[in-house]
Amino acid sequence: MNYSASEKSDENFRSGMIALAGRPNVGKSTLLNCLLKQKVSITSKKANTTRHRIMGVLNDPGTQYVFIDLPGFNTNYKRLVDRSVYKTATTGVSGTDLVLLVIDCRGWHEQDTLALKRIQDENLPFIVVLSKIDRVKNKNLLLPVIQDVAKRTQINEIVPVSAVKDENIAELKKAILKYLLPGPPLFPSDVVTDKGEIFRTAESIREQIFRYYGDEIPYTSAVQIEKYEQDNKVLQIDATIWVESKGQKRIMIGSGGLNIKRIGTEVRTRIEAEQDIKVFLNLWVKVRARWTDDLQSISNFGFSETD
Ligand SMILES: Nc1nc2c(ncn2[C@@H]2O[C@H](COP(=O)(O)OP(=O)(O)OP(=O)(O)O)[C@@H](O)[C@H]2O)c(=O)[nH]1
Ligand SMILES: [Mg+2]
Repeated sequence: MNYSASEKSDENFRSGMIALAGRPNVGKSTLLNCLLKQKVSITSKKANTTRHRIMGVLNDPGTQYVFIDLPGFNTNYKRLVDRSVYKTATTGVSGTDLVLLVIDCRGWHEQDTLALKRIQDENLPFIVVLSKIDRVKNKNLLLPVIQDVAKRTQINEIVPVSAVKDENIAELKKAILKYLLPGPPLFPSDVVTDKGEIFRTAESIREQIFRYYGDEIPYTSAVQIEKYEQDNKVLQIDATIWVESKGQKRIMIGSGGLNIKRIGTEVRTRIEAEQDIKVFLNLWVKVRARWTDDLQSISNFGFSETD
């Protein structure tokens, strides 16, 4: 990881940290992946998918954008683990050069107010991203939403985008660029994210859990990678999925182990394709009662208040 001579010496270079903030499920992680043109953060139909602060670096000629994906702002938490995740969301915007306040284009939601207040309390520069515009067929319907958002935020820079259809992303980058200060790149050009393969593997498993199980299990499970060892072209991964009850364990494993096999196959083939390597993945499901309310377990499973 080295800076090239041209990276260091270009006086017109601009760089900066840009947080993606907003209520859960508005499309922050999908937008990050779209901006980077690769997957660094998991996504799902369910709210509260992202639990950690995840950095993604985009290098354009003369510019480095350091995006910070964050958990959604949500004070409606029941468990200690949710409080830890919420802290990551609130502290994550601090010290950034710009915040993208992501709002679903179908209209303002009371939880958006919470994210807005946090940004305003810190006096952070921000622009609004109206997400998921592909969901609105008649684009005239966006106008009243834009007017309402402008009134609530006192911001004129409101950029409608679709991360799924890759619409208006160039406009968004242009809007961000104005806030980036002249200065050298913050990271060497080969750095894409701050998260390593072990974290990404655990997240891949979690993504499948969000995809395949109902409302409760995604929020009461955690993934711990016990072994991650590469020998030539073979990668051995042992992972434990922690749940809170025997009933959840039964559901997670499924009849004849079918559910857990499906998750294993999905994750294994993804890593094999990404890394061109043969993967042996062992998944265990274990029970730790009420881990979501136990500080020690929360910390053991990789959560921290500031991440
Ligand atoms: N149609 C459409 N769906 C989108 C778009 N962006 C995101 N989604 C969907 O919205 C859902 C939530 O996306 P995420 O990226 O996980 O949302 P998030 O804001 O990161 O959510 P949390 O991590 O829970 O805070 C997923 O089902 C996405 O596929 C978009 O541009 N168009
Ligand atoms: Mg997310």
